[in-house]
Amino acid sequence: MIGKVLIANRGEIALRVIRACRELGVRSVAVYSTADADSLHRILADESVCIGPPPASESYLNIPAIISAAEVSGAQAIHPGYGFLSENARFAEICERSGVRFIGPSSKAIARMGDKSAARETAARAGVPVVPGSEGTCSSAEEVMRVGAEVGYPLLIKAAAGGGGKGMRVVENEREAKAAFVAASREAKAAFGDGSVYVERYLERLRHVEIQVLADGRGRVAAFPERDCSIQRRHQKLLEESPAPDFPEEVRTRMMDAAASLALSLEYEGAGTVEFVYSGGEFYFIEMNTRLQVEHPVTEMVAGVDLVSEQIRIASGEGMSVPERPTASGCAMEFRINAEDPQKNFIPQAGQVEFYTPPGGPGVRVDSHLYPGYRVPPHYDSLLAKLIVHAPDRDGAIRRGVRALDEFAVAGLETTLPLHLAILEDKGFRKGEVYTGFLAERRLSVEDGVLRLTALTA
Ligand code: MV4
Repeated sequence: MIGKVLIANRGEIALRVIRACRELGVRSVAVYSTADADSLHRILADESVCIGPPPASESYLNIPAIISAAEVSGAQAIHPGYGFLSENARFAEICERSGVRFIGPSSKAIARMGDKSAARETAARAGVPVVPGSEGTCSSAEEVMRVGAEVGYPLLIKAAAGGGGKGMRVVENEREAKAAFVAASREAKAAFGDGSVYVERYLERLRHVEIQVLADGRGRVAAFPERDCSIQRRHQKLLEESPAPDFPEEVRTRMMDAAASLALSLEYEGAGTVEFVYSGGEFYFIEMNTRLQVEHPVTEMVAGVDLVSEQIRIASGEGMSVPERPTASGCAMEFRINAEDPQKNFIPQAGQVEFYTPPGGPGVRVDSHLYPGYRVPPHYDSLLAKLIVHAPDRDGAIRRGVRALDEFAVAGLETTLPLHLAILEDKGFRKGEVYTGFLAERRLSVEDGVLRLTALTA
């Protein structure tokens, strides 16, 4: 087993990795920016190294500082967490060349899936259904129109270097193709330094369903039952659940097989997530994330696995301890508690946590770096805590979620806690009618001091 792991991250995910290390008897090294000097990840790790000033570009994204920290501390491996350097193929390659193990797939697999157009081709070649659209990238508006004539409108132009919803443009008809192509390419060039775009038929009223995979790099791939991540706001996931509500067993099996087939064709190693859009009983590949995701605990709860410890075991060359078709039981839901004010257009909040009492009891898990008196720095993302509940069925998970959210007290900053309660009270949500437009099609209001959602259309 690897003896010492450096965690190139902060917040709850740094704690999550430290916890797995402890249980495995692996030493942990935290890195922190000067804004995180009072953070729990610095305190709970066996050792810590300051890597720079508050801006992420000078600390958590500072490759030379992180590699140096690994060298001075004698860490044999780096766990990148999510965000920051987790999907940076160049960083993975520098780790490989510096003789420190990157806990994740090869830089080649990261690069292949990081190019969303190449990912689409790879998926199609592995027999995974992709949305009808272009073969490779489109280099002119005429090419976009050729695809439109073939697969029909509306179309969606996407940045090859994008992902996560950045730089997308809907094209309703042939007349809009030119302007949309020019705008999408320009936007992609400005945002990612690469103006390449590809095009797909634009699917509407869809669900976002994803499959967690774990691969040992020696030909064994585990594909877990799905997570539904449809409840999101502007491409930021808010609530994830497993299993997906109203999801046929036959589709589940096909989706797990498709994800496993893609991972096998990539000779994948470690944890990854294959994302699909699901609409009208059919699913299509959209992207693969080559990292551990925020919502991984949902799968951990239903499948009874520790994905982070599996990642470390795989990176140590010890293989994985889960079967290729893991089973799941009950229903798990994750609520992302962000430092954002839902009543003020989700404006991020920074400042001191005056009061903090997380919920407890059966079927409740809280992954968080908060403590009373902690100061939320303004420099990083707004995730404060993840509340994960697990119960025998979806109704039970909803009741447990309401109970735990009611118990959860955070004072000093506004959070998304009341929004989650409003979602759990929503009739459509209770019926399992989830789709990516769920929040956009509802209005937030306050009645007697309680946040409520009302459908915009009858
Ligand atoms: C789509 C789509 C409709 N049609 N592709 C958004 C993020 C990126 N991962 C892909 N996304 C989408 N791709 C086609 N062909 C709709 C979305 C989309 C979406 C996908 C998943 C979760 C939330 C979403 C919200 C808006 C749009």
